[in-house]
Amino acid sequence: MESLLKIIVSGLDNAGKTSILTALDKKYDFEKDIVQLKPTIRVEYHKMNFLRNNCIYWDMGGQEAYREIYVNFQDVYFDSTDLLIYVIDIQDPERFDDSLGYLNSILTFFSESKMEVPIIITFHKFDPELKANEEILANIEELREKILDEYSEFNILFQQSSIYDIISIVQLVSYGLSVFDKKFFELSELLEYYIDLFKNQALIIFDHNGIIISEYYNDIKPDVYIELIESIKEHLFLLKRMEEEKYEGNFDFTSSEGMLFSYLLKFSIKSETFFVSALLKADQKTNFFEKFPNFLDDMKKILSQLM
Ligand SMILES: Nc1nc2c(ncn2[C@@H]2O[C@H](COP(=O)(O)OP(=O)(O)OP(=O)(O)O)[C@@H](O)[C@H]2O)c(=O)[nH]1
Ligand SMILES: [Mg+2]
Repeated sequence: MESLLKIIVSGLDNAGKTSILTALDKKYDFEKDIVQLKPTIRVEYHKMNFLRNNCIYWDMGGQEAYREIYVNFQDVYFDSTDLLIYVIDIQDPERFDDSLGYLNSILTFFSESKMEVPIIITFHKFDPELKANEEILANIEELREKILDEYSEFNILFQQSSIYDIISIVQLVSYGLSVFDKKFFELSELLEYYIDLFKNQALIIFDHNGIIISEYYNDIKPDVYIELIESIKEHLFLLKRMEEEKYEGNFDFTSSEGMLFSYLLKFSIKSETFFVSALLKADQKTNFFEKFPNFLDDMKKILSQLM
């Protein structure tokens, strides 16, 4: 069954909402260039289709004047929300209270309207170099406890994210989708499990249009990530056109990792085509091809439940 999902992305101005969505758009549509972002005027809509889910992301410009409008016309903006992603800029402690106040006005509306909306709160701008910063970590913990205390009746997932940490953005989506269908979460966990077993660099599952359904990486930098996905997509479309089953080749990876081997396989479930891509170093091949059939079986089981 197809469904149309309304996902509200909210938070103060400058929190990073549009950046998060742009990073996602860029992942799925490589024609788009990174643009210089301006503050969002009222609401921008981003549409993303995912298997049987059509997601509309409502990017709610966070400047004060707009926040007032949303709060005054809450039923217009927040009605029928399927998921709320609330973004808090963890690098801006001076505005934590403002942000909690805004969150409160949204959650109060949900409460009063008897809407059971799942919520993801992301502590954003948690950049890689801040991962060991004690002050930031303490702030995250304090905010988390405050929110949990106050809104125990809500189903809230917490996350840290940064546009400089691609995997955190990816997880935000799989967390989001897992709210609707736990299978997405399972898929992401499966990839994490196997990447650990293979000790390889990347595992990515694409649908027949080349849209990423799930992915997992071992340490990968954003610029390298873009290059990587572009290259895989080229091969993927080649594979599709040539009616070949698989592609194997060296992928000239200009990073400290050196030369990588790229493996791309086409498979189908219930007459629908999918692709799986793996990146690995030459000395990992034996281990990889030994365990790959198990991975494929496990993956197909989960995917078939998502269709
Ligand atoms: N350091 C850091 N900066 C970020 C991150 N994400 C976004 N930014 C920066 O934060 C600023 C604001 O980002 P936007 O995405 O425009 O913020 P917004 O929440 O959409 O703001 P409004 O549209 O006004 O509500 C930009 O200068 C971004 O480059 C991040 O993960 N880390
Ligand atoms: Mg914006």
